[in-house]
Formats: sequence, C-alpha cells, structure tokens
Amino acid sequence: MLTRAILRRPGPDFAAGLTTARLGAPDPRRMLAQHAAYADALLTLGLQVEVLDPLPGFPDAYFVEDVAVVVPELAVVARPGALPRRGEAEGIVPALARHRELACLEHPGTLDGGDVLIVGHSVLIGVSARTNEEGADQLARLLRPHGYDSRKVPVAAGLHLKSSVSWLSGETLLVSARFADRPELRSFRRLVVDANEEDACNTLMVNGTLLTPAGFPKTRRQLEDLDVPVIELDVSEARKMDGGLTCMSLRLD
Ligand code: CIR
Repeated sequence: MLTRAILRRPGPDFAAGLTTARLGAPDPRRMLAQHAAYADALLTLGLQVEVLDPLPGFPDAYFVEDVAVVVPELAVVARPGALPRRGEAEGIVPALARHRELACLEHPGTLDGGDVLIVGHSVLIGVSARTNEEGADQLARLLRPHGYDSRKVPVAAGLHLKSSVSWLSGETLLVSARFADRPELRSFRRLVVDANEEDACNTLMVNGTLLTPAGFPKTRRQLEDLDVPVIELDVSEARKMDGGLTCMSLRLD
C-alpha cells in the first residue's frame, strides 16, 4: 500500500529541460494545471502528497522519480546520467531523509530512477543512455541485503526502461512491442501496447487504480479488461519534455 508521494512543482524554467520529443513547446499554465491534477489524483487514492518547491537552475527537477529509488527499507539517492540533471540528486536528500535511511550512488555509476522498475522483490534495472552498468550494479548491491533480486535490462529504445515497461498488477507488465520478447521479462505476463500508442506504456498503478495518460483509447480498453479502475490523466505537457506519469513522483509505502 502506498502512503505517500513526493512531488516537485515545475519551475518557471521547466520548458528549458532536456527533451527529444517533437511535440511542440509546452505551455506553462497547462503544465501547472496538469501537475496539480496529478497531485489531486494521488491524494484521492489515499496518498499524503508532499509538493516541494522548484529547484532553481534545474528545469527537469519536477521529474523527481529520476533522483532516487525508494523501497520500504531505504532510499537510494541516484546519480542522474545527464550532466545538467546531476545536481538534482542533492536537492531531494532533505525530503527523503525524513522518511528513510539513505544510501547514495557513487562515481562512476550513473542511474536515473526512471530506469528502475520494482515488482515485489524483483528489480528490473534498465541500462540506458542514462543508467550505466556500474550504476545498475551499485543499486543491485545496495538492495540485495534487503532481499531484492535485480536483473539488468538493456534499453535500446526510449529514454528510460519505464518509458516502455510499467507494472500493472500481480505479475503483469504493460510493455511496448520492442520489449515484449526480452528474455529478462519472460517470467511476467506481458500486455503489449499498440504501436501507435507507445507513450501509454508509462502507466502507473497506485493502490489498485491504474493512472494512464489520456489519449490512448486502445490501451485504455486493454487496461479496463483487467477489471481494475482506470483513471486517465492528461500529461500532454510533460510528454513534450519526454516525461510521463511515473516520472513526476516518488512513491513511498
Ligand atoms: C529528461 O530528459 O531527463 C527529462 N526531460 C525527462 C525525464 C523523464 N523521467 C522519467 O521518465 N522518469
């Protein structure tokens, strides 16, 4: 059961963040409204929501998921793979230290939380343009004493592992076609999204309800077939910055 979410409000400079999306310039007012609706949805699902202030000089800092990996036993402060984002990690320390023992990833490891998918005690760690082998190994070593088994998954497409793979419920993952046959994921049941709806892969399970990005009707129907409540949220502006639903919060049990 998730009890708390840590978010950070997008700052006035958020449009200067990193992006490869060709979806146009994001709209600041819409961004803030969508971020507030996201916070409200988490609140409605029973979480205490802590919204941190923007971090001056770090336009991507509202994608808080990338700066830490949190399990009930500890929080691992990440070492973001993109240089302009590296300083964000330090900025999350005070908020996390109130709730968890902390461990930190170290040079030469790099890791973005968006590459880490935890299902029970199984940890899938994407090795991507942001997360290197050393970062993945460090995280695995920090989690192992607490009973977590990690597996590395090469991420050859998309920004992060969770851009293409999300946990839905039980042993079921939502995946893009490219990840459907990855040997590291074969022990899971895989629901494959339509090729035209790949951005819907970043769907978020919160206390029995699936939050999914608006605008992907085929995926929505697939999710509804699972017989769990589904809420669509408009994250058009975050998508313009290569982000999505999981990226904008750190969720704590
Ligand atoms: C970046 O390129 O780092 C940000 N503009 C987007 C980060 C999205 N985070 C995530 O998927 N966990």
